[in-house]
Amino acid sequence: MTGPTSQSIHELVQTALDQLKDLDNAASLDQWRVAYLGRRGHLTQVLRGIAQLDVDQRREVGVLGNQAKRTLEESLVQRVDEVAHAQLEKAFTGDQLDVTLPGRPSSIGRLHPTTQIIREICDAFNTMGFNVVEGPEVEWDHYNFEMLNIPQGHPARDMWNTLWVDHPAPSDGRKMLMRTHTSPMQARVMEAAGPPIRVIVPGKCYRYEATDATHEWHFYQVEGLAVDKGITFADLKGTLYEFARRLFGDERRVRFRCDYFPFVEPGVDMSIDCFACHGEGTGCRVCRDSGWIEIMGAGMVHPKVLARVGYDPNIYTGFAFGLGPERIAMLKYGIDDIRLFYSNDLRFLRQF
Ligand code: FA5
Repeated sequence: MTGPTSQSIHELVQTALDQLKDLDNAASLDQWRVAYLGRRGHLTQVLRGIAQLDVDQRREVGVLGNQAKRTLEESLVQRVDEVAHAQLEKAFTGDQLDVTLPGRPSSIGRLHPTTQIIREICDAFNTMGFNVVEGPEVEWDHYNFEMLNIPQGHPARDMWNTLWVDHPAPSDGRKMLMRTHTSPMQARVMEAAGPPIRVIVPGKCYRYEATDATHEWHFYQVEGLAVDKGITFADLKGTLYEFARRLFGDERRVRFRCDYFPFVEPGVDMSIDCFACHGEGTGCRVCRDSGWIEIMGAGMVHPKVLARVGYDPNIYTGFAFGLGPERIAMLKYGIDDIRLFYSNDLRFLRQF
């Protein structure tokens, strides 16, 4: 007969425990664990050998083998604890570590102020029945301009200083760019779905332009589009007044002025009285002496834009708007320079 005996198990446990009591660091304790309890460890081999014993011996030695395993496991846990405790005490008495000091607080992240304001804007429009959709930041000339009634060579293209993208693959002569506004999503949404449409589109835009207190070369916009039978300019004004009321409260003054965008007719811009000079204007660098800060462009969707996506402009009408969330956050929180948003200064970002 080959295989373990009660005697050999007893001796193995003794040897293991003798070694264990002299171990005093995590690495040697782990080596010990592998040597005795690991897959190829001494005790594991012994337990495997039990299967070779006669039936009457197997029972007795098997019980002993299991007890041995439990003893080694429990002794290891206890020794790990003793060693950790001893190390802590040593460090404490040696003045290396004061365990009574409060721990270092872990820094908890927060949402960027732009993300916070975009969520607030989306919430306001969601409750008015608008769904949120998103679109590509790298866009075709076709959607950024052509579908919006701004053909090649049209002077209105100068309104959006464009960053063009070299297309790495054959693009059939189509030109690619960093979208200058979220308006291309008007055509994409209308192509993908039929009326009625009520969507808002938050997203990043890029323009090749100089920066100042209210202009960045990359910034966000939130586009809005509503198309249905019988939508009028009164719906546009009602929706945007309600939006301003929800975000800024009843006392903020709102101004609509005629503006030109080739994809709306009539077109307007909406401004809110300047938070820095309370609408006074004179000598204010935030509103550049005007007393007003423009927060969005808007208007009734141009019949040509509707026709290009296959909607009959004699049946359907709609309004669209595009607003700048950073400008809204500036108004709401009294931030006097848009460049603070993306300059990664934690002293600024931690305030939100
Ligand atoms: C547009 O981009 C139009 N697509 C808006 C529109 C949509 C009009 C639908 C009609 C219908 P505009 O260039 O004015 O328009 O930009 C819209 C808003 O984006 C501005 O009111 C402003 O809040 C913000 N914005 C524009 N340029 C910058 C910039 N350089 N930095 C920060 N915010 C900007």
